Amino acid sequence: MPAKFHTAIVCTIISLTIGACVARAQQPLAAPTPDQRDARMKWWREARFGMFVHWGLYSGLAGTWDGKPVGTKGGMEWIQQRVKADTDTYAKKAIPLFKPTPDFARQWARLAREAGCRYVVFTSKHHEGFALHDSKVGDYNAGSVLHRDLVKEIVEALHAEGLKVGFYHSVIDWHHDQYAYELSKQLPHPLKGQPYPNGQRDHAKYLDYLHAQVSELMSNYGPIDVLWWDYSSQDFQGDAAWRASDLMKLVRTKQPGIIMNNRLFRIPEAGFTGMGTNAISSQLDPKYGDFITPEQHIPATGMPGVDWETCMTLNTTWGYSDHDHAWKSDETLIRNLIDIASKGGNYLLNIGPKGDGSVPAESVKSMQAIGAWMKINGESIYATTASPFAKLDWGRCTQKKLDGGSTRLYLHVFDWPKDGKLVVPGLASKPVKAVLLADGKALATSVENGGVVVSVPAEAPDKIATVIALDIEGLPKITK
Ligand code: JFZ
Repeated sequence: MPAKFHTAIVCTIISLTIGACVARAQQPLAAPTPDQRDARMKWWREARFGMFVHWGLYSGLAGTWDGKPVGTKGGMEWIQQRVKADTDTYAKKAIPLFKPTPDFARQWARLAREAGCRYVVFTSKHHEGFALHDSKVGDYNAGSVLHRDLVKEIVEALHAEGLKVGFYHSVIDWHHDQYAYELSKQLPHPLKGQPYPNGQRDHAKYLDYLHAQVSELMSNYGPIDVLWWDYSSQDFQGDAAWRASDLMKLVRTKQPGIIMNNRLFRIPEAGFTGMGTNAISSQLDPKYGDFITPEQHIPATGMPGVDWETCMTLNTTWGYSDHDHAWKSDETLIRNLIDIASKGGNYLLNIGPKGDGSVPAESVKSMQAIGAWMKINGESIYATTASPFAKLDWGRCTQKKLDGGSTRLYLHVFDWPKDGKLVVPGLASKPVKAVLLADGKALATSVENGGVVVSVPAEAPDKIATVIALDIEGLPKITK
C-alpha cells in the first residue's frame, strides 16, 4: 500500500522538521500582562459577529452514504463516524465529490462582509483529518490530492474583503494511522471499540504530525488572527493528549498577536465543568486560552469577566447536508445576535458550503438578511458592551461610552409598545437625546416615575428589532 510507504517517508521528514519546531517552542514565553491580553483581544471584542465555515470532504457527501440519508438532524461533518467507515473507504467515496470551484473563497468572503461579519473562522482540518492546506507532512491534504492550497485561497480572499482570519483545527484525527483512539473513552472515532487495524499505535508520532501541520499553518499564510482548537474530553486533554502547552507556545511564537480558544483542555481552570456542550464555567486562566466557546446555546446571563463566543448552526448541522431543512428564521438569528451582544459575547454563525464550495441558497439568504439589518443598526452591535439592565421586558440593550463621559444606550425593541411610549424602567440617568436608527430622526424623551420614557411611532419600523440610540449623562444609573 503506497500510503504506508508514504507514512514512513513522512515520519522521517516530520522528525527532522519537528526537531527544530519543538526546540523553538520550548523556549520559555513570558506570560502576557493584562494589558497585552487586552491589546490582542481588542479587535475581537469589538467585532461581535463572525462567520464560521465547516467545509471538508464530508461536504461533498452531503449527509448521504451508499445512496441513503444518514439522518436529517445533527452534524454531518461527523458522517465518517456515523457510518463507522475506516479512512480509506471514506476517502475513496468522498474525494471524488469534493470539487471546489475556482472562486468559491471569494464567494464566502463577500458573503461574510455583506452579512456584517468582521472575521471568519474556517476548518483547516476537521475530525476526518483531511487538511485544506498544501502540507508537506502527509498526503491527506488539498495539496497532495487536488494540487491546490485551499487555505491560501481562502486566506487571500478573506483579506481582500478586509476580514480577520481564524483557523478551526481539529486535534481529533480519524485519518492518521498513529492516532491512538483507544486512549480516550469519551472522544469519538469511527473505529471505536475495534482493535487498531494496523497494530500498536504510537500517539507521539501523531502528535509530531499534528504539531508539524500547525507549524505549517502558522508559518505560511501571513498573520492569522484566531486559532480555534477542537476538542478535548475529561479523560483525554491538555499536555497528556496533545502536548497542548507546547502547541500553544509554538503558535504564539510564530503568531504573537493570535488569540485561541480553550478547547485543548477540559478542566475547570480552563472553563469546563464536565462533558457536553453546556458544561462551561465562567472562569478561564489565560494560560489555557483567550476565550470560551458555548456551542449551540446562549448563556442565560452572559459571563462577566470572561471573553466568550457562541457558535451556532443555521440549520442543525455544521457540515453541509442535503437532508437538513430546519433553517432558523431571520428573526431568530438577528435576535440571537442582539441577545449575545447584550450579554457581552460574540456570535460565530456557521455556513456549511457544498462540495464545490458554493453556499446553500438558504444560508446566503439568512446571512444577507442579517447584513441588511446590520447596515442600519450595526453601530448598536460593534464595539458595544453588555447591557446595564438585568432584564427588559420589551427587548435588549447594549451600550457604548461617548467622548465627554456620557453613555449611549442602544435599546433593541423586539415587542413594540402599543401606546407609543417605550418605558426604560429604573433608569435614573438624565436623558440627553434619543434617535431612531432606522431613519435618523430624533424622538422625544421624558422622565416619569422612576424611569425614562421615549416617545415612539405607532408602528415598529422593523418588526424583528428596532433600535433606538438613547444618550444619557454619565454612566447608566439603574435603580431596579
Ligand atoms: C465540535 C465538533 O465535534 C463539531 O463537529 C463542530 O465542529 C463543533 C463546532 O465542535 O463539537 C463538539 C465539541 C465538544 C462537545 C460536543 C461537540 N462536547 O464536549 O460534548
